[in-house]
Amino acid sequence: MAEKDVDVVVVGAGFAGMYLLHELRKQGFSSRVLEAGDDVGGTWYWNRYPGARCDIATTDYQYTWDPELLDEWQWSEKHAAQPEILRYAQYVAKKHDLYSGIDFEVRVDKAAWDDSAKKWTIHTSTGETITCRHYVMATGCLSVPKDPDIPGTDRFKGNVYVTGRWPHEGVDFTGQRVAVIGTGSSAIQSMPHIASQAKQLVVFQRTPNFSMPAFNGPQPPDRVARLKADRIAYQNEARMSPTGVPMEMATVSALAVSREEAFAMLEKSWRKGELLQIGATFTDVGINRAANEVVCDFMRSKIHEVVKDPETAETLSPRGHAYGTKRPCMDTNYFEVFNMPHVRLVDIRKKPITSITETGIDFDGESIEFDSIVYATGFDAMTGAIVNVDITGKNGLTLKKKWENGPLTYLGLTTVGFPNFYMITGPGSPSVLSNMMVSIEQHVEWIRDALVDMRDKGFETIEPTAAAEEDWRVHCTDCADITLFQDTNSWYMGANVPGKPRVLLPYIGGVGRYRRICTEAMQRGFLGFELQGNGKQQLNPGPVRLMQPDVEMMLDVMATLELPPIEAMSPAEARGFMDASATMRAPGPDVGEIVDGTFPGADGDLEYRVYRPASAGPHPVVVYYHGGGWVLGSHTSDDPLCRDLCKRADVMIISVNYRHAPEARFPAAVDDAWAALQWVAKNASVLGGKPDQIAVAGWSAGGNLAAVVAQMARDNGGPKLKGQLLLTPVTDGSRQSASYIENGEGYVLTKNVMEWFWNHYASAEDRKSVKASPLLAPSLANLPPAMIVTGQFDPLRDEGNAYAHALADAGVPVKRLQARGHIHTSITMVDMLPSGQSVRAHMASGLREFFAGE
Ligand code: N01
Repeated sequence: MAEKDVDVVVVGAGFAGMYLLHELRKQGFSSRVLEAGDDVGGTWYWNRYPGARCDIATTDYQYTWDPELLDEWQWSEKHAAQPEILRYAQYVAKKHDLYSGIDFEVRVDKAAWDDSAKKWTIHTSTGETITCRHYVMATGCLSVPKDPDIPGTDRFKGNVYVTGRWPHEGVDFTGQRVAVIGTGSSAIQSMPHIASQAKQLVVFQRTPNFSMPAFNGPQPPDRVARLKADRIAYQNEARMSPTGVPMEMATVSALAVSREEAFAMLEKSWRKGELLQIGATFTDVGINRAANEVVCDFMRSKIHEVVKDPETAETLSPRGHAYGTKRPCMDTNYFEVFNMPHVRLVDIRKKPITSITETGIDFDGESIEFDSIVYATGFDAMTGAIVNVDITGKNGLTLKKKWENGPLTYLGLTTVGFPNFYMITGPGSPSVLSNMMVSIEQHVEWIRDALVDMRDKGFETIEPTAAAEEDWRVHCTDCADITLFQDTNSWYMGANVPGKPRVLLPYIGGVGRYRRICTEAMQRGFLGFELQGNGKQQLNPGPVRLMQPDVEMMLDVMATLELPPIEAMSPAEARGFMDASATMRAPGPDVGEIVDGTFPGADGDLEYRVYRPASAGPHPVVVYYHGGGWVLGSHTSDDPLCRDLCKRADVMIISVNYRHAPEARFPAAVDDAWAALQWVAKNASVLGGKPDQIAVAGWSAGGNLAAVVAQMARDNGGPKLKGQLLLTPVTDGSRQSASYIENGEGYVLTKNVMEWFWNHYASAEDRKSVKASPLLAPSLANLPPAMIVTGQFDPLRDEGNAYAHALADAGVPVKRLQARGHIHTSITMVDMLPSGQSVRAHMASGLREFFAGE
């Protein structure tokens, strides 16, 4: 007799529900697992269409929690087919006696939180009522087929098949006239099989998709060898990777190499036959449209290579969306299908379906009769299965109501107002943007650990705080905002289901980062949660996440490169290293004109580079000093930033070189910076600028020089500057501030690197000079208006802020911008870190304001 009151009710017996059941039992929790199907397997139980296969290689798409399985279960292929994956699920269920803990052919209709009993009441399709302390939805992300929303679907008298609900006995299409509607993964996988049997096949395509061949075969020996050699290391690498699959990380922008090189690199990725490899070829495929377009071009060229009829090839070539923003597909001979004489492609964007009829499909003035129609039209993804159950939380609030404008969760695991309610791979977690097996295991383990911890400490309920949920929403939005996903109508955005709120449903910050956040939340005393029970309460409101996601991603990539520390290099080596790094970055936007020249420095000629806007001049002039700790860099080393500022602010930027330490120590750089300003002031008109509209700007050590020359101009009779734009400037040689301690390690510019710079540049005594530490100036009055930008995770943050405060105290108009989640270098990474865009837009408007009204 099944228990009516248990610790945990789990809905779904796919890979998530099965593992959770195993862990709950191990920890001594009573549970009921309720499953609508008549066997385990979840998505692999339902999706039995011909050709259904996992797009993630079997080395990576398998449980890790039972290491014996690695030897016990031999996968026959690199990409396992659905029957084999289902057999695997059944094997595991038998081995671990999971069948005995699962009620099959039972649906959950309703679940309601009883706040007085602190329990959930669950109503099932069999009329049973079960109470439980904790309620877990392990219902999968793609389990509710969406309504095909085509007129006349109920009229057709022939055979109707839905890929996500395929008959268990299979379908023989031999000799049939078949229509397939949809060209997503399910269609792309099933089409070659259907085409091989059908007498006639018509494919109705609304949006063409990117697909690459799976090159299926035996498991790749190199991956198997790595896995077998050190299982733990391999699996940990997967867990901490961006997508849940160990993979080489890209280090170069698609825009930093020639098209030929880019295509050669993509070809290499293509040959691997791994779903995630193409998108991981370059650093910026997911975030930069131009970089993404390189991949799109490559993918389209592949379609044209295979499909013989150029018009059909073009119809199959995606044009309207960025690669990866709709789930890319893997296929075996998909595009080849369209070379078969009995296969026809109908582009329903041009020839819309008017109706399904009793005998076939009417479209664009044509009627075609069919024996079978296959709907491969997708799913109500991520939220469909969850809100399909009538779930009522505290104060009568239903989840459907709460989520009517889009799902709100904390960590994609929990949601405010619904205590002791958990989702496995829910919206707001990496889920469908990851290797599901890795994400499932992580969520199961998090829930298990939370339950054990609560039990140990005597807590009965756990619920996220509203602040934590809001923080998570902001973080998810930060992540989504830097990607190209939101420009595309995809099921990731809920856009495939009419009326569904348009929001990026999965968390796109990466599997490893997400795991770290969840672990941190638990380790720091359930950060963002309120726990209650037995007269006790524990409230730990947050904050949750601070760093900009793209900045953190870059740091992750850099960590994998194990770069030598700058301070261990000689200046010459460090310069070589910086030059090599610069070749891998994106070049920045085009500007009207770039001209190089020389000017008289304090001790001989030095180089400059002028960036002129495309608009008609003369333009306001910004004398720009590059970063590099007075040791590294040149007038061209901040090229992308200079281009960006020139374009955004419509001003002329003159980036000037100066002598570098240790060859020329303090005050050589200051003398040159000052000489440059005077020379520009004298020659502004000749250079195409407005002589009475000059400002200075600089980044880091260049910000230091800009601040210093602004003081010198005030004290030496001009030029009269319109403003000073200081980006993460050095202002104080004492290096005493709190940000040196908080951010001294791990954020590219480290405390040690700063010390190395200072040691090369200036003696302890010299650092006290106002020409080295402009913050020490006895007076900052009458300086030009300033804009000072600091990065939250920069060792120099506090000295930048201190300078801004001191200027303001002295009556100087100051705009201070604290770049949330940024490090010292990130704001300058034009076209590589999108989160810097808004900061640079502010910097540009700061520049415009310096010159406004003139
Ligand atoms: O569904 P989809 P799917 N009229 O939504 C079209 C996973 N999966 O079942 O793009 C005409 O991708 C729709 O057109 P459009 C994987 O994550 C994994 O194929 O909306 N057409 C689209 O072409 C995948 O992404 C694996 O314009 C209509 C198609 O139907 C996800 O499941 C295998 C239409 C739906 O494509 C879903 O894939 C299979 C209409 N009214 C699936 N409505 C593996 O890992 C929709 N369409 C192997």
